[in-house]
Amino acid sequence: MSNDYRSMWKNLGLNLESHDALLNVLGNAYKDIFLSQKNRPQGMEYFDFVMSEVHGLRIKELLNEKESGRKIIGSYCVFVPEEIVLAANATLVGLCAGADFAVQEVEKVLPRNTCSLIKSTFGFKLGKVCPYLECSDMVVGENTCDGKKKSYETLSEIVSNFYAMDLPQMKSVQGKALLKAEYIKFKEALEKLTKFPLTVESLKKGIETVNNKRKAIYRLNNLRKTNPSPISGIDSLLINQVYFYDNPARFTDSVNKICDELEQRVEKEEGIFSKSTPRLLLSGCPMAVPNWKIPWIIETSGALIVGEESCVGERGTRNLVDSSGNTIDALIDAIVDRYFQIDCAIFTPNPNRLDHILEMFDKYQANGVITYNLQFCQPYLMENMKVEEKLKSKKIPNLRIETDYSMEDVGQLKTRLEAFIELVK
Ligand code: BJ8
Repeated sequence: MSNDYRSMWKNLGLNLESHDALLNVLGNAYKDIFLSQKNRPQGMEYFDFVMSEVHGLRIKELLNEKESGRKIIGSYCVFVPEEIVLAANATLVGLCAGADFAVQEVEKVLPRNTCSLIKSTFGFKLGKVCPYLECSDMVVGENTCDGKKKSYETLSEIVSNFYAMDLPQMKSVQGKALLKAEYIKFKEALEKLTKFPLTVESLKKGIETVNNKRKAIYRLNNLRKTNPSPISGIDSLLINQVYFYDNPARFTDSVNKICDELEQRVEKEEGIFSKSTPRLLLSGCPMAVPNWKIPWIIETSGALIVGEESCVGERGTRNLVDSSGNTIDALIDAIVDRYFQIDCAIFTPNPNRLDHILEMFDKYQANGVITYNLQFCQPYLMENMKVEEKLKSKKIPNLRIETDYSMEDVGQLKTRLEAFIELVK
């Protein structure tokens, strides 16, 4: 790493020693998991580069943006509307982390039985290893599950620029009105921060930029529906993870570029695995970088992941925003219409998610469903019962996984996953 980066990290207040250790682990895991794959599409080189520079060049770019007057907004949830952020002359970055860090410190401020996703949020802050968090001008915490909303009370004490966003819990008329009120409040807070009042043009442009990003992902998803699939599940997950960090326009171009290549592969029936490889759908909690454990085990055990029913996946990217409105209010309504359809398990009841899982199972020609739950995640674990019932009624093979970010259970998970893969063959 260049000295340039080291002084940048130091200025951001990172703990250089811990940060070096994190990058080291990340780099090695990346090599073992991603670079060891055979017959990868060439277009993955771009995403490899992004990942190799995820704490380097990308942070430098964000700091340059800040210098030129833009603001950086950090978020932990796909309910934070990127369209509004972009329209207010700001850049949105994802802050969720997928690795344990500073666990002892974390357990001084959070109960032990908190999900890994929340714990890592705190670990990355307390361990001073996240340059995205440190360069954010506003950190948005949303009221979703109980774990997140209660832990944000503590996070707001250690993050100086914390912003709380309330979210509905029911898909009712009142719920939708609450979402709209919160988005308007958020827009006003952004305008105050950036001193950049939204205009119809800037909002339309924001909507178009994010729609384009989603459309590129739909192209990728469609290509994954073919058999043999031209790309692995783990590489596709990586693209969905990079979605939260990269410059939106450049990301869109890069996804479209790899899709051009994948289309040629599909034409030649050139797959990443053979046609007879079992195809699995992953459904459940989001997987943030570098949480690659389950996909890595699955794809080194003889199966392929064809889709992610997840916020880092189709749940997060499904549906576009209608950009035809001619007033800010009409455009915000269109944004609310789109986001209100996200079927996160924090909603009660949440029947659409069950339908979406079945729909994805068919569309992606899957042979089975792995339901992925983080330990202590009440919403997804509870909803898992309903998902299982539904899958059983359709005679769809399903395996429930409950795990955390540690690597201790890899052996046991591998045994269970291998047995399941045998079953669906
Ligand atoms: S819209 S899924 S990104 S809240 S794993 S912290 S639910 S206890 S992440 Fe999420 Fe927004 Fe919903 Fe999507 Fe809580 Fe569960 Fe932990 Fe979770």
